[in-house]
Amino acid sequence: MKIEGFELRRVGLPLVSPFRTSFSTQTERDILLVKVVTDEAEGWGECVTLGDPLYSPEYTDGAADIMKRYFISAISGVRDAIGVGQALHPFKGHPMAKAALETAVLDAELRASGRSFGRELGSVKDRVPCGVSVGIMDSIPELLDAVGGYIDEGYVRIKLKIEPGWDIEPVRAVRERFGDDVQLQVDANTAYTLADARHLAKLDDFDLLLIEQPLEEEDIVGHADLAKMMKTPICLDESITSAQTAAAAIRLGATSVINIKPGRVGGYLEARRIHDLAVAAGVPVWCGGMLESGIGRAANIALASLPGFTLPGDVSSSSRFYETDITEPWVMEDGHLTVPTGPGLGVAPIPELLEAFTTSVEWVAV
Ligand code: SMG
Ligand code: MG
Repeated sequence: MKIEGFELRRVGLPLVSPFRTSFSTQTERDILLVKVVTDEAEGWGECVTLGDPLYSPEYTDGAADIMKRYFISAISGVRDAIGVGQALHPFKGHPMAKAALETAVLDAELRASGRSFGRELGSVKDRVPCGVSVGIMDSIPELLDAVGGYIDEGYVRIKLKIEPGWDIEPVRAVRERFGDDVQLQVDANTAYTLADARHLAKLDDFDLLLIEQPLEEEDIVGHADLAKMMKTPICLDESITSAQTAAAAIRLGATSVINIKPGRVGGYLEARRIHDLAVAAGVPVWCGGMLESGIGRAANIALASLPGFTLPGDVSSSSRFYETDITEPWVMEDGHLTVPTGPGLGVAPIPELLEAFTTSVEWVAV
């Protein structure tokens, strides 16, 4: 397969409601989509950076810049997705930008040979259970309305975003209203320090599946210490940037569950490596989300169907975030989404919708 170039396209999708976390409030998703053109097929990748470097050091303008300035020329002559990873390895950091390019090439490669993402990655299921991530709200009644709506829709697991001042009481309120059977977890996005350990241990009363990334991303040892001070399992998200960091965090006892986000770790091939080593270590994993459009969501659903993904992921219907998606919308049935089986991602943008939401397009030849 010969790569001819990449189209870098920015797409602006308004969110159905603001999504507030401990680090920001998102109201619109400005997505960088990459399309690779090869002599055999085209392929799509979604760059999951946010607009500002508040979740991780990457941000969307920076990702577009490094793709144009370094990455695309570095993969001239590359013939497949494995080659993309190898060619980009010398460049430090920027896993989300790398992941988007690798995903596009993998999609093209798989489309050319009629194989699906799921089959390539090692899918063992036809459908995956859906979890939903619920933002920080202005009041508990508002939160209970939102959670009740998601439970009525069929979501099988609820994740509450937390921060200092919005943690124990919202969790207590959700448990009291919806009962002990709801699979419930929380995500702090690095908002606490080890000095908060005794406060965080109050969450132990609520039988949570896990607490995600309570401390700063660099603080692996702090998470290992915290794990000894609370019963709720610790799950790292931001800290896990590669198979190496995953192995280290497991070895140190800093994480007993892992959130795998392909963008954060540099792509689906590295995501599978983390899955494999976690399975070998007996550590359950689940698929994280970055408010993906239908393109990124397709690949995440395929990944979430690997055998080690034993917890429901942040894998939801398109309608969780978007009134209109750029692909056929992903629609949850009975709390599950069906793993795509068509060649490559099994989905592609709908041309009219893609055009309608596009804010800029650029062609970069290799
Ligand atoms: O795609 O369902 C989704 C969003 C899941 O909460 C989610 N993602 O830290 O896990 C996380 C966050 C990162 C993005 S917040 C804007
Ligand atoms: Mg998280």
